[in-house]
This record gives sequence, structure tokens and C-alpha cells, in this order.
Amino acid sequence: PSARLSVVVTRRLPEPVEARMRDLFDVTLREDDAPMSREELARAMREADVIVPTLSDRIDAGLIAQASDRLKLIANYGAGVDHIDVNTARQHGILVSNTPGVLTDDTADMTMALILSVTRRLPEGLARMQSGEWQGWSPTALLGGRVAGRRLGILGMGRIGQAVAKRAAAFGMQVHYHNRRRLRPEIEEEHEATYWESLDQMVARMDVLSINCPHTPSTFHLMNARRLKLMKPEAVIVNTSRGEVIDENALTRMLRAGEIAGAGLDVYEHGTEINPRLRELKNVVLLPHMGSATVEGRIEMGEKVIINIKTFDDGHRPPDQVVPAML
Ligand code: 8YV
Repeated sequence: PSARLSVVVTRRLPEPVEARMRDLFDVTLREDDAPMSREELARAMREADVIVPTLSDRIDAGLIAQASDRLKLIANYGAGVDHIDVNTARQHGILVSNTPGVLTDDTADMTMALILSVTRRLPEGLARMQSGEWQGWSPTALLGGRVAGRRLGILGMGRIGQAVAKRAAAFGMQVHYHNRRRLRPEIEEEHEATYWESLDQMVARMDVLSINCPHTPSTFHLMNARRLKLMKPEAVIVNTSRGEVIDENALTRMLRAGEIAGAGLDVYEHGTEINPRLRELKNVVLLPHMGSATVEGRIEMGEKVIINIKTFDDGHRPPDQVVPAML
């Protein structure tokens, strides 16, 4: 039998995924949960046939340029590939794959959780209970807004956006969307979703805005200060995709000024460097990038990675290959 592929995984993964990888490949797994340093990443890219990074690894042109000819596949553990320079990888003959589909439902669930948490003031209720301050029920305490009947605008109507649409419709929300391309009529009809060619016009009319597009050069700061200002002051924004799509400082200013009613964020523009002012706000729910964090999802992401590597090893293109044209 030919030599087994050497595979380096940059983060600890769920045990069943690591066990399966040990069965199949000559795999190097992490000892602890810390992300790799740039030096460790560089070494992995010089020594392995396949690297399995996560969004914590910035695989830029510099790192790709110093990779050895041996490196053939970057099999990302995750759907978003904005941390990988896919163009440069392609120029070096290195394939990139991701794990779409298996985190759609979980991320859409988290989007709804954020919408409901912000509109129904869950964190304030929780804080009241935890502090022991609760004096009993009152007809006027902690009144939120009803989601049924409200307009939800989905920015990015791919798999996750459509899964959000389905859920929101079940909650009685009216679904609107903006996307680079309009959905096919039958899909649009299935979601009873109203298409807005103009993002500005959609933003100005929504009660809730959900960010569900990937981060690419053309979506960076799509929600910049000018567009955020178009939102109704009673409106709420949630983001479970990538922080870079929103100008976080502009959003923080507007939330403080009461120009936007609330926000639910699972992702941040500068990673863990969150604007401290954001943390002080009552009308904001912040989560530590938990959108796809389910036991099932994390295992299925691993299974996808393994299928991508196996298929490549068998001499075919990985089923979830990412090509620059898709971005
Ligand atoms: C994962 C994500 O936590 O898949 C994505 O794009 O943002 C998250 O669901 C992450 O990708 C792990 O690398």
C-alpha cells in the first residue's frame, strides 16, 4: 500500500473525529486547545501533505508562499474561508475545501436565539434573577417587542439565510432578503420572501436585520456607518456570520446613542478584541462565536473534513472544494 497521507490538524477536535483521523491518516493532533503560533503553522505547511486549519489560523499569502511542494490540500474545519488566501493557494496548486451544510441549522437556530434574546430582553431577565433582585411579577416590567408581524431582513440568502427564513416564518415574521443574486422564483415563493435589489432600501424598512453573508472583499463593512444610519431607531441587528461585515465602532456608537435599538452578536470585527463599550450596553447580547457549537455539528464538520481528504487521497477533487470564483 502507498504511504499514508501526512495530515496536521491545528486545533483539538472532538474525540471521535480525532480517532477516525488516526485510523485513516498519518495525523499529527494538538496536545492542548491553544491555537498554533505562526511558526508552528509555517512548519506544518512545510512538512505535511494536508493541513486542517480552523478560523483561528490566518493562512495568508506569506505562509502559502513558504509552504513546501508537498502541501496539496488545505481542508478547513469550518464553512467560512475568509482566513485563507484561496487565490494564492490556487496559484500554488494547493486545493482548499470547507465544511458547508452541516452547520446550517445550528447557525440559523443561534440567529433566532439572538433575535429573541434581544427583542425579549433575556439577559436583563437573567441578570435580575441571578442578582436576587426579583420582587415578583409586574404588568410593566421588562416588556420587550413581539417578533410576530415584524419584518426580518436577511442579508445573504444562502443556506444559512434560507434556514433563518424558514424559522422566522414559523415565528410569524415577514421575511425579506438581499442577496447578490435573486433566488429562483420557486425558492423565493417557498420562503414567501420579498427580494430587495437595493440593500439601502431594505435596511431602511426592516425591524430586524440578520447578517448571514460570508466575509469577502465585497462584503467587508457592507453595514458601514452610512447604512447603519438608514436603520429605523427601533430596529435590531444580529450577526452570526463574520464581524467584518459590520463597522463595529459605528454600530457601538449608534447603539449608545439609541439610534439602533439593540444588537445580538456572535462574531466581532477584531476577533477577541471587542469594543469595550459594546460590553457595557444593556440592549446588546454578545456570544463567544457559538453559532455552530453543537456536539452533532462539530462531529459532522470533522466527518466532512475526512471525506474531503479521503476523496483527494483517492485521486479526485474534494467534494467541498472552494474555488476563488465562489467568493
Ligand atoms: C466554526 C464558523 O466555529 O464554520 C464557520 O465558518 O464560523 C464556525 O462555525 C469555525 O469555522 C471553525 O473553524
